[in-house]
Amino acid sequence: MNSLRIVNSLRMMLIGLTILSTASARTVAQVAKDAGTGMQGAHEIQVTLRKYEFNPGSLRVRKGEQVKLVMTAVDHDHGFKIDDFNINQKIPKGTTVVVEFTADKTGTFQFRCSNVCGLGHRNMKGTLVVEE
Ligand SMILES: [Cu+2]
Repeated sequence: MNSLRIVNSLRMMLIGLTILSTASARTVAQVAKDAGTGMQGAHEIQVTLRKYEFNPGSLRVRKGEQVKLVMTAVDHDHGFKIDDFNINQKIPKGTTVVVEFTADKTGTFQFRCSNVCGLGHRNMKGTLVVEE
């Protein structure tokens, strides 16, 4: 038995294994993605928080919707507080936090920053409009 041939066949096996594991990693990622979209119906809105505003500052959803706010605090620790839905979530600087709730009543509701972030903190507000 030629040792060079053994080395070569080992090399082929390694290449094969690498291809296999890459393929299965891709499958796992795809499954995870599908599971994420299985959460369908959620109304996702990206919101950026920076001194001293929420952007967008006006959020519109429909009654009964599952609302998923993907909120990123850019320049300071901020917070998202909306009394009508019993939510008060801190969003540390540089992080993205997801807040989910069901918009189970119609109306215009004010939300505000709940983490003192500077001189304009008190004016850091926005509105959530839930339509029928
Ligand atoms: Cu604040």
